Amino acid sequence: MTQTVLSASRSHQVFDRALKVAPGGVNSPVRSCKSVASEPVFIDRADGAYMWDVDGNRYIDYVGSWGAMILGHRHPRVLEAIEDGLLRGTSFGAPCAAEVELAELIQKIVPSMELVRMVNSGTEATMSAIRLARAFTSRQMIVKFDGCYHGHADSFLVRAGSGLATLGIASSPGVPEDLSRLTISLPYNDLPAVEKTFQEHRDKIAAVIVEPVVGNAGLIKPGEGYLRGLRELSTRHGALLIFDEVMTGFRVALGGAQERWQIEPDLTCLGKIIGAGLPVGAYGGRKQIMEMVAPQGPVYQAGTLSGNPLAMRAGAAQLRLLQIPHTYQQLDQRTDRLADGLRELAGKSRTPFQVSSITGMITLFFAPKEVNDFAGAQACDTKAFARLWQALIAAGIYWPPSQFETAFVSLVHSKKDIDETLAAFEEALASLDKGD
Ligand code: HOZ
Repeated sequence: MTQTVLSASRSHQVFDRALKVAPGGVNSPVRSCKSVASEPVFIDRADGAYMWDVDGNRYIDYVGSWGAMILGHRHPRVLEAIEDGLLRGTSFGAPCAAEVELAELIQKIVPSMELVRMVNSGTEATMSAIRLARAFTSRQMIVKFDGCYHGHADSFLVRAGSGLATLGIASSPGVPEDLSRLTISLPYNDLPAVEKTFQEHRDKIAAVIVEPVVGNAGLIKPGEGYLRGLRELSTRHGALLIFDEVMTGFRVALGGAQERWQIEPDLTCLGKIIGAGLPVGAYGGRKQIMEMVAPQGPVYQAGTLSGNPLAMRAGAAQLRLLQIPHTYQQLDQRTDRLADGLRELAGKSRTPFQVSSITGMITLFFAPKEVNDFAGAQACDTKAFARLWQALIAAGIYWPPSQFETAFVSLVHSKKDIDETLAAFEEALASLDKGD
């Protein structure tokens, strides 16, 4: 039996106030719930696998701060680390041992990151990584892939996923055309297109940046040999390969997609998961490249809050726990329980949908056949998705409010939570079939 959310009156009041102080009433577009024709619920608190809104409604949370909360909300060890840090001060703008400890953990778990620079978000990580790639190669062009989202820096807002796909923004006004011209966006999972582009722009491409598993167009997995092909083509043509592992890092395997597929990128970008819910990002890679970053080299990048002591402590606590043996088997089991249950429902549903899943990540695509690229995701029935989402939120399931995002399964989603979630999906899909 699923619970029913009874009231949204306080959320509605807060949203009214928010609309008067913030564009669209939010601080990041997807959470506005605009694309699912709804108002956002405002969250009051969270614990484990749950969040409660300001009206007191409880939700099983499958957003998990977009992947950061892999251990669930308020994990005791993470809270202890933050509390310990709080007693010592919240920001120094000077080096601290905690940032060295987190970097050492990252370096150990992701060995391709021979040197690491901490920043404050995934966006900062990716924009810094391409500046570095341009400096290292003395080239200017960047290749990305349709539907991949690498944060909101100017160079990446070309055929991007996440909020741009959600709101139907093809490319953002305000990005200088001269800069956009330096970004080439190609279909994901299409190696011949990459080969052709390298032929056409010989010696001009500084880097190929990719979400090794796309999470920002919904979940799209790499085809057989795709990531290895990107590695080979980049090496052959003198370009750097950058893995944006903001979503996949410490999730699809402890060492991320690069461990799972055994591919060594030149640079890696990490985000929220290494801060356990506090604002952190990092980029790193081959020593020879990273040595170009200031103050060791001339490529400038800086930040007062970079290496913030609270965030570093929280992140280190999270990464230490993720190293416990069998963690990823457990995450796999939880994900499979939900994904298999959804696939079973797909077999019964009159509204066709596909379930894409990998360790800790799931997307339900309203598509008649498997989705392998952004074009496939864009062809989905977004109206059906909106109706499904509305029914889920009313049943106490906080699913990402966009067809072009991934749901995150955490280590604290219990069998009971997952079964309750499946029951809510069953009811929601049945009402969709009835045309309610
Ligand atoms: N770009 C984030 C996930 N891909 C969504 C951020 C948000 O709207 O909160």
